[in-house]
Amino acid sequence: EFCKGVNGLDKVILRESRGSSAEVYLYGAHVTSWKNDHGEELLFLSSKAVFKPPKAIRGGIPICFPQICLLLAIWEEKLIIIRHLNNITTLLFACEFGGLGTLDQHGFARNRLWSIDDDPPPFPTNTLSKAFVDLILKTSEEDSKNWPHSFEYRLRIALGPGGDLMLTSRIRNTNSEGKPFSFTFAYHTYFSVSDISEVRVEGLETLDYLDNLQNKERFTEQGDALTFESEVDKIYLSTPTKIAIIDHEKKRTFVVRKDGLPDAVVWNPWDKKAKAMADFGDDEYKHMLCVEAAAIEKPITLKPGEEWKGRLELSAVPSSYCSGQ
Ligand code: TA6
Repeated sequence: EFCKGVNGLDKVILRESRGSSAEVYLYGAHVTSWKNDHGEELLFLSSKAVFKPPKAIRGGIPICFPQICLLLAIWEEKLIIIRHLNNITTLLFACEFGGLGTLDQHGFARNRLWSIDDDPPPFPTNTLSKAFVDLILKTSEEDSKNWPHSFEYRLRIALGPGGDLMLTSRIRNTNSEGKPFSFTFAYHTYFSVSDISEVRVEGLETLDYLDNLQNKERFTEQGDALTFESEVDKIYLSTPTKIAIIDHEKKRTFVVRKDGLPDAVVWNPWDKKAKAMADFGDDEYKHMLCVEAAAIEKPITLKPGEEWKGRLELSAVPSSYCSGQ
């Protein structure tokens, strides 16, 4: 169902026959709502979110492409990684050829107006879904100045029969002059939780991670499930295809299933950083957790004509289902 959302921005509402629903803005191809068949909202969206381009919407599932966290400038296969400088979201990077470009820390896909893809390639993964929308983003003149590559990014957002939310990205290198390109990627998912201090994450224990709060130094996660009592901003590497986020109070477990996305970012700004964000309520950190299926440590490289697929499947199940399984 097409309609107008906040500030008159175009929005698509997906409804599944048993009552679950999702909403996605064409701006940023940004999922801002995912409800189960009892109408409960499962994603966090800040009450102070700004629905005004070019500012990204705070919450839901921002699409981070062609980069996330790490700043990398690819030019003719020369990989220059510029460490992510905290609090500077737009970083200049000088390419070997003296070109200057600026890319936000999370790329530009979430800040662009996408179109409905009326000629989608077959998406075998969503054959079961009846409620889906296909969106497409192509290279723009403006973006080519900062990221000199041509691509086609097709995204299918679908609700499965059990209310699962599935996002399938297909990114193709459409460079005609034979140039490969590399990118990093994340589905920057904000989960809604009743109380962050009562949340556990299973599936990341014992893994290595880069700590964004300690200049991306590498550590190994100790102990068993993750629990939260202060700011966290970690990039877990080579993570399993399934991660569980257990909301104790709600007796609900989010299950994140991913394909083509080896890493996972876990982020909660906590009180100090929350206060520093104008589009984030001071206390809202208590009711959200970002667990982001990502490809960061090893950028994805596509030769002309090659396509990458990155799939995310979210489900919300009663907690008894998931602990330990
Ligand atoms: O994914 C974690 C992170 O990179 C944090 O460092 C923090 O910057 C967060 O993303 C939000 O970034 P944004 O650009 O959406 O404000």
